[in-house]
Amino acid sequence: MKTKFKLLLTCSVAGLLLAGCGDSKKSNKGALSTNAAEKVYVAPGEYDEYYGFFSGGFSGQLSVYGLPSGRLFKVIPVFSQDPEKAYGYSEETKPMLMTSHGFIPWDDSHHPDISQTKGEVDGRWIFINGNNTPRIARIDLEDFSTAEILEIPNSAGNHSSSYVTENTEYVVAGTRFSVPIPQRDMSIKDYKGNFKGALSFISVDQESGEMDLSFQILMPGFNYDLSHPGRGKSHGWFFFTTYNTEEAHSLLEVNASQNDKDFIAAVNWKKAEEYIKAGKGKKMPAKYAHNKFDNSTHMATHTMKDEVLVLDATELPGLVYLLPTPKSPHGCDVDPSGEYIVGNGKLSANLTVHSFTKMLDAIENKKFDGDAYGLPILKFDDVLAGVVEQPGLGPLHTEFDGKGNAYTTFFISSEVVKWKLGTWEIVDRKPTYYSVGHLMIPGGNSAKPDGKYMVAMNKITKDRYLPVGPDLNHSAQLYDITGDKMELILDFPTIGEPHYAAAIKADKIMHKSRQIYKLDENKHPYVTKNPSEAKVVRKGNEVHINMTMIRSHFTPDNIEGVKVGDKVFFHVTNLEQDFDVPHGLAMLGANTTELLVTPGKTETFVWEPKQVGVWPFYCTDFCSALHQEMQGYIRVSPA
Ligand code: CUK
Ligand code: CUA
Repeated sequence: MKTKFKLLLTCSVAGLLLAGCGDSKKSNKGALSTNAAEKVYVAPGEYDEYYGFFSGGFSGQLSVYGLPSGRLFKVIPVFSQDPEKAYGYSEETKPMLMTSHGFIPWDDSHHPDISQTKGEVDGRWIFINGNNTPRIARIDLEDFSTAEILEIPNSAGNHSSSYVTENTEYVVAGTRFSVPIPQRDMSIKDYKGNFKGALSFISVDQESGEMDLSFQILMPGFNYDLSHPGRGKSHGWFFFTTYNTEEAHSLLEVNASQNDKDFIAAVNWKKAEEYIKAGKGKKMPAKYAHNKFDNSTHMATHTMKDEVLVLDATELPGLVYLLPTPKSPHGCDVDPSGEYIVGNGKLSANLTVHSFTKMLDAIENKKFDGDAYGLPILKFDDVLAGVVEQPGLGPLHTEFDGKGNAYTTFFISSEVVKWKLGTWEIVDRKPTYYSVGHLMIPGGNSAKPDGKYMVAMNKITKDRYLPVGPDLNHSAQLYDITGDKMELILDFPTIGEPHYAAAIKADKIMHKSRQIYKLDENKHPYVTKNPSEAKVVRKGNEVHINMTMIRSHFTPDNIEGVKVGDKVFFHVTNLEQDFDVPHGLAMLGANTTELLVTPGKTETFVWEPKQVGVWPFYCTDFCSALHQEMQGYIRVSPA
């Protein structure tokens, strides 16, 4: 085995050397635009042209940047707790992070995707996957906050997610690891033929955005890596790259990567819908969490589900076809027309492009190359649209500019290569600093990409920024792609590891900054709408403080009657009328968090006093000239 990893390692070192690692000034030559500063300068007070949403990788969050400036606006907490926003700490948001394995306040997020209408990004919602404890989150772009988290059962390593179909009919999840389905105690050595993959189709309510796990398709025990929806002519299909088609239980190279070709699995989800309608779905026990945030009560609810509808691909003809694709394909990218399906073989010297039209012809003429896995395998030459010859080393991901060009990242040779769809000729290549993973063009996963900018997201940063210890910042690089040649115009550091990103024209969503939570519509069970209604209520050893905040005081601000051993709930309502005046609340000795409450909202945290005394609390957000006066005391008496 070791050969594969050794090869990757040496090549990547060579790639770094080729790219001129260690001397960033020299290495920029030929890539950096001569008028880069002008192109990325957004004057003070001016707005950026695009919102860019970058996955937080192992931070579990989603960060919001302006493009082209590369300025960081916000980190939206999704799968991980965030004390800044009390997410996952406040009583209201804790249920968001519940799973069938209990409270999991962390995940590894890779791929954000913006909702679409008629193949265009529409800015209603953005979805992102949790890779580790398989989940998909929906972020509402009304208030840039996490509205829903759905756990994915029968899945492990939700990597090929969360891409949406062209009208957001579905958001789709895959499974990196095949596992026993249903989960049970069995020998790992019995993997082959017994472990299965599940591909999940999650419907999205077009009004509320609410997700629902419609059905899962049971597949052979491969690893399902990435996916992309069909669009235009291929709308109704979904494509997944696979590796380990050897079905090895240990991925030392001696076991996996033996097959010269793995597959892209082409899934006909319209056919799946027909089978479901015809009653071919089987109900199967499965435990998974479905958590939602309700904007009227300002509370999240956590519900456990116990069943899922399953279609077995090997039993239902016409549901799934396998397209041979060389050398452990990683990225799976469908062009804006829906005709070309690009499979990037990590260990391949060439790029393979499949033709959707040829695939349909081959299916119609039943030109199959056997069915080794109980699924029809198409012949490589029958579905091949073309090959990009020797474009670089270690291809990972491809995006499109909507003008007939494709852009592919090469991890090992550390570059982005621009090539033409249809002629497969290479027209430009530019180095990245260093070892690029994904790249992103706004609207990249849609029928209408916006071919102005391309962002390369790099895995190995080396010398780009002032060093801050050995865990260097990961880096994103912005290229102007309006001309024939790509031009590097900006570097900016990212939060966590930015696997993938999604971007949208700012004017499609920025009108949304306004009063979102209205006090008169607040249905939180502990809302206090007027300081005169503020009160302290004891229920056994629980003390509930219904508190208001408005510039520049809390009501009540002097609280007595609390004892050591009590559980004190602060239910705080922000009464401000201006939409942009949050107040904070922090309590000495509270080990939960602070709260940052936006106008019209109610939030809650718990304090369990351990020591007798008189303890202060204060507002954490500088809210007015009298911010420092916004404070109070709680007297704690012996139990
Ligand atoms: S990715 Cu997840 S390992 Cu190529 Cu989409 Cu970075
Ligand atoms: Cu309220 Cu500072």
